[in-house]
Amino acid sequence: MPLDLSLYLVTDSTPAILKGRDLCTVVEEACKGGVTIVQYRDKTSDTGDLIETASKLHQVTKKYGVPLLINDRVDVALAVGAEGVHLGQDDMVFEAAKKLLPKDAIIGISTSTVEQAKKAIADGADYLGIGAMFATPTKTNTKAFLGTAGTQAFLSEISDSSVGTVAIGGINHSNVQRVLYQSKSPAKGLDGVAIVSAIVGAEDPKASAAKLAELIKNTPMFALTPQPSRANEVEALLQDIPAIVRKMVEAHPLVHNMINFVVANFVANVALSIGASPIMAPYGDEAKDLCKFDGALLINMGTLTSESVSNYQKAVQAYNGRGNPVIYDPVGAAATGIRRNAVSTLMAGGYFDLIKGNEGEIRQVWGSNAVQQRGVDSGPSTLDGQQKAKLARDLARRERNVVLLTGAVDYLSDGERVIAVENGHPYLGQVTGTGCAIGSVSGCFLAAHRSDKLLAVLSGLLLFEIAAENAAAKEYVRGPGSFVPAFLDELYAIRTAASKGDDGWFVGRAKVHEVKL
Ligand code: 3NM
Repeated sequence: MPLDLSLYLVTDSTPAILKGRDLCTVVEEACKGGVTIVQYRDKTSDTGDLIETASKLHQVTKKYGVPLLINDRVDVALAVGAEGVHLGQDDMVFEAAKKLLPKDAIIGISTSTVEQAKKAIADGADYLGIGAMFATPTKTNTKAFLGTAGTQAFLSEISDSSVGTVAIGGINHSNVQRVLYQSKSPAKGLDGVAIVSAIVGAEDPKASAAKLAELIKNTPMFALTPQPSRANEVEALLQDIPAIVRKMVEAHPLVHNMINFVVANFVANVALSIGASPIMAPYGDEAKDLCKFDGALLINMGTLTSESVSNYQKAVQAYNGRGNPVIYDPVGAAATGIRRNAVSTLMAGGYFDLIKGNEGEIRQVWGSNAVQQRGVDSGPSTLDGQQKAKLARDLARRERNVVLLTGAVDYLSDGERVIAVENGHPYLGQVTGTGCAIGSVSGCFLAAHRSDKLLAVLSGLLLFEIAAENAAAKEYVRGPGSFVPAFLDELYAIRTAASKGDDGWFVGRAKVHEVKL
């Protein structure tokens, strides 16, 4: 039978996790819940005790047809006739273990670098444990966290091998689907996840394992819908936009803004003008109620405080859990160490359907070649149009989401298509909150139109930028001050026209082209 690594239980006998319960009972419950493989991991017990417990565990796992592997100790595996071993980098070397164990024994190897992985593959390992995915209190001597982006890069380096792969470290119900989805490289994905505390430490290990097995089987609700490739993509997209604007107006979606205090009032007015229902709610615990309205969540970290990140994380988890759209606007991402850390924490802690930012912000989220930002401005641009398009495309591909890199020309990508948008007006850059409002507007459209996220964001962006052009063209608009009320009026005018089925506002107005990379 092929090895099923999908839900891999690693045991832990420390009191904080086992909470005084009998390990064999916990493992039996986990087997009933659907774990597919068990590793007995005990770094402290004496050999006699290890053999006694391993033998009992083997009686349990055999009943459920689940292979039992022993961590580190080839002698213990041999003594109890376990199906195999799991070896760390400091344990017995592969060749020695191979010689001692029966021919068909399973041997898994812990790897945290591609170099270690390649060596294990060349040796003939059955599977690799890849970690650590995230920080975890269960094992604190970990040097580096790969995250989903690091794991994806890792997997693409070993994609020519059919070796099994499981990720480990901080994986639980709230992130397991995202871990599997976002770690997948085009040619190789994870075969499973290895879990300690979310099963062993759970109140009900059977229910916990069953829930995890169910989540693993299903694609997350927020997954991108694959789009058919079309000969004239831009034309096809533009054709759908008036109907999508109408759909958004009719849906009257709730947009939950966790937004900076500089622009909250303006952004709420923009959302109202386009026919949506804004709520400005920075208190993370409110999200578990608000997410039930099936609107969108905007995280805009423009006026970050010491409490913001934990509030954002609670809200993102609530919206991700229901598959409702989350937009991340990493304002000033590269301005301070605190903000750079916030980016890392938030990116590791949730799925963002859309990441929206200026060049400096998107470069910081991407990670390498980040540039220091002065305040929240993007700073001088060092990338040309093709490079910006590629950055947006690469980040969207890595995160498996949609990225909007804003500027005089906006670049929008879902990892496959890259669309450049040249609409808008310079006054937009002279008023606070216009960039932030695009995040909120995008949320309204992502909530209302779910089958093509790129098209949803493009619809909102064009509505926004065409309204800005209309406002700036009014003879009574003399600068940014008179522009703001005119802009709200023009957003409202388009919303009113759209609700009446009048698409005249859109005809011949979009300045959009596809960028081929
Ligand atoms: N190995 P939890 S992380 C046993 O990085 C182990 O190799 C790791 O525990 C590695 O599922 C880890 O409770 C602990 O986060 C994972």
